[in-house]
Amino acid sequence: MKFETRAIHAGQEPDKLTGAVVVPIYQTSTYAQPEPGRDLGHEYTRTSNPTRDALQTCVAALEGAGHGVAFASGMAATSTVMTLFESGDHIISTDDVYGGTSRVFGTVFRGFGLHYTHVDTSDLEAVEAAIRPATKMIWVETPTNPLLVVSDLVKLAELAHAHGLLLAVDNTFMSPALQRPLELGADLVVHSTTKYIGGHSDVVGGFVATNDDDLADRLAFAQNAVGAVPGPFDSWLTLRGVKTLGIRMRAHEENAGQVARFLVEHSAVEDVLWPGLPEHPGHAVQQRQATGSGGVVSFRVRGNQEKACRVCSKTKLFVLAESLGGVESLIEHPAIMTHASVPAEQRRARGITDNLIRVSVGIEHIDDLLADLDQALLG
Ligand code: P1T
Repeated sequence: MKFETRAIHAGQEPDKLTGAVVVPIYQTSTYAQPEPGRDLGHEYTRTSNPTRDALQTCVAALEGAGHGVAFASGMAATSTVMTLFESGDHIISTDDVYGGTSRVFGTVFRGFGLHYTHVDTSDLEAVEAAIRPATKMIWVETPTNPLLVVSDLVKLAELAHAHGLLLAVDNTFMSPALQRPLELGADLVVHSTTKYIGGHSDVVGGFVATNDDDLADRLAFAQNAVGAVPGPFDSWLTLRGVKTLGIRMRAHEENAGQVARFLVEHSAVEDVLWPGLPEHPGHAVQQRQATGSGGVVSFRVRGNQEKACRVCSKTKLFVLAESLGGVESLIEHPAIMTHASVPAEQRRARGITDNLIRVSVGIEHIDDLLADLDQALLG
């Protein structure tokens, strides 16, 4: 089955009891047992739930994965992956990751004795130089949030496996419609399904997919043991969103390309970061490993933080808000908003400057989006 068909049918056969075409919301915490210790397939919703099962089957199928585990948020997914490790283990992470990811690594998991080295994972030599005897995993975001830096997943998988390490990829910005890291050699794929997979800014969720049976068992164990699971209604909303993922990503991609090219030409803009632009340093790798560049575009305005904030406040269609990946366009100031938890000197070293703006380009009509950005930039 092709991608668009899997999005609508994988895990979503008509309900056996009623014939309902849409997977029902099994809004129950527990299930009757005919006798102690014997259940009818489910015993307690933290452990399993039919609506969540459908979501897990569907998103795993989209990632080309044998196994999928759903979580209550992207951060819950990331955090549950970290339960695979023990005190003393070392993880190499992309330096330019979502602010919440660097925060949970640097505070919560450092407190449990995990060590992290943040490097530019687009630089393979830097990654190799960071490998130590205790290293267990390379954690990659590509393209990164918010600077859209691209890392070569095939080469990183080769490097990881040559050293006996796992490669985990946060695929949130691409979604499986544009990039499937497992097919490129990754061991784990992580998502904030809050973004493109859900697609409508109405639900928070996370996901981990893998083809490794042992990792899948350990993650499913941790999903139940730790308990950061999505509820039945959130699972259902995400499943409803994912049906249109393929068509939405094409529309995001098309609009983002037009926005990026418009910004490149704009007198109020200093530079534009979007891997679909031929001048982007990661363009060739992006073209090789993904079928698009996604709907997130970052750019630096000519001027200071005040100018950037003015632009963010002046848009009318682009809503000033955190998050990304919904059908509606959003605009935000990473240094003040999504990446405020990254210490100022680290932000500066990474290039998250005070004049940087990130937009999540939605699927409204492009003429309205460009007119909105133009009036905000000139205002
Ligand atoms: O918000 P949550 O569902 O917990 O997902 C965390 C997360 C993980 N990975 C990436 C790449 C992300 O972008 C996020 C969340 N990001 C935002 C809320 C944001 O505005 O960037």
